[in-house]
Amino acid sequence: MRMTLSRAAFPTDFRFGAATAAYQIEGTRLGTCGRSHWDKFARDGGTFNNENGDIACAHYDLWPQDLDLVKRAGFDAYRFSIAWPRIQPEGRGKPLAEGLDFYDRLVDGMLERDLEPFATLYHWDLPLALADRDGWRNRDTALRFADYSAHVCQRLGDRLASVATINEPWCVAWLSHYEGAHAPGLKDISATAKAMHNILVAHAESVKVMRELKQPNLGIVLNMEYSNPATDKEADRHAAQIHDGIYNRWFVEALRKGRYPSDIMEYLDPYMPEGWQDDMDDISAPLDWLGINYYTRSNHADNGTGAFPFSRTVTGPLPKSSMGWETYPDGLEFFLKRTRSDYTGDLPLYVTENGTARHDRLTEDGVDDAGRCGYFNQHLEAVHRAMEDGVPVKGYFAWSLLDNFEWAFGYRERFGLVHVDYETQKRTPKASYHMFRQFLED
Ligand code: IFM
Repeated sequence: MRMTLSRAAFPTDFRFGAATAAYQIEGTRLGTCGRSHWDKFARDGGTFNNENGDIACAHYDLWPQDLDLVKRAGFDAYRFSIAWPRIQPEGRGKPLAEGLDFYDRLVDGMLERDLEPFATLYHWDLPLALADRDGWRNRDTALRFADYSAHVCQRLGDRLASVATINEPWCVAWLSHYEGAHAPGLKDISATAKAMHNILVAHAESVKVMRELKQPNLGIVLNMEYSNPATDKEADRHAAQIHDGIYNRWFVEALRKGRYPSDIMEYLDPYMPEGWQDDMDDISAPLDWLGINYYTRSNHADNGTGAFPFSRTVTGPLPKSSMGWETYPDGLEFFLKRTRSDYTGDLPLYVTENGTARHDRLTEDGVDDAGRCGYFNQHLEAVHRAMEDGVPVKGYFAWSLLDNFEWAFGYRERFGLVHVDYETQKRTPKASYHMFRQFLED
């Protein structure tokens, strides 16, 4: 399959890239890496078959061939994350030379291949020692994060094209502390409110130290999921609105307007950490860009309890990924436009993740992931429509370069442009990889 659009339809300085994250691909048993709360969560039954990131895609050893794959596809940039426990195994103190050396080689490897390094400082692998001290419920974790950010910048900063502080604060806070689906697996509204705020304090403190270090091009990556009312009934529309507030407006409103959405604060206010108001100026300090991760929409019906957050998700009618996520490209166009009009104006936006899970079949002829090809094609069209409307989108990153550890779903769900055989670690580019290569070389 070919993309409908050609690369020439995008500006010459538009960046195409592929994205990954440390815990999902590196293999925490390779090299020296401290334990994170994901190791504990997996051991305690939080993941499919108790699977974990011990070996994952063995990227710690195989990174040169993985970067070659990024390059051969014709991408301009590679989005990766740094594992905090490789730099500070206990989440504090002197950084570990072996960890910094690894990322040093990796970043140099990108530059040797003419790939721009887009780094993310936190993609969920919180050092276990900090998780044991209440993790993101504890404001001190945010200060530790700023310290870690400084170590990374001091060593790698001169070669990074951009730095994102946090990946997907909604997952860090709500999914992990309210829904219990990610580490640390809590279901506690008070913990949730604290994490919803402290993760933004971490962002703010990290930006502060990086600005002092003159680190350029700082941003944050938010995930957004289109909140669709299951019916036109007032109660269902209200349920969708509350979902939208928690998921899609909470973080961007704080970052850009220095306040939390009033329709959500009506319920979360009693649980907020003391003195939260004093942090809002720092949280809303200027950014250089904002990243949006977009995958799907969800459908919301009133849950009948009359209690916050009012919604229960119901199955929708659209085609779905192997994880049941509906394909809804219009949602990406919607968020790019709304983000620009309501929050960011001229600030550069990046689509920092977009992709779909499929139960791919590896045959002698490779992997014919036609469903994924169609998904990418439709979503690139949506990005293009938003750009035609004037949204300053500066780049697009496919999730993910490789099949990898899909968190609570373990290795069962595959998102890669490249198939990974976890027994042999053999990489096989799928049809979607070839589609991107053709698109990028045209
Ligand atoms: O695999 C994740 C990634 O770590 C963060 N964004 C969503 C992806 C798919 O679930």
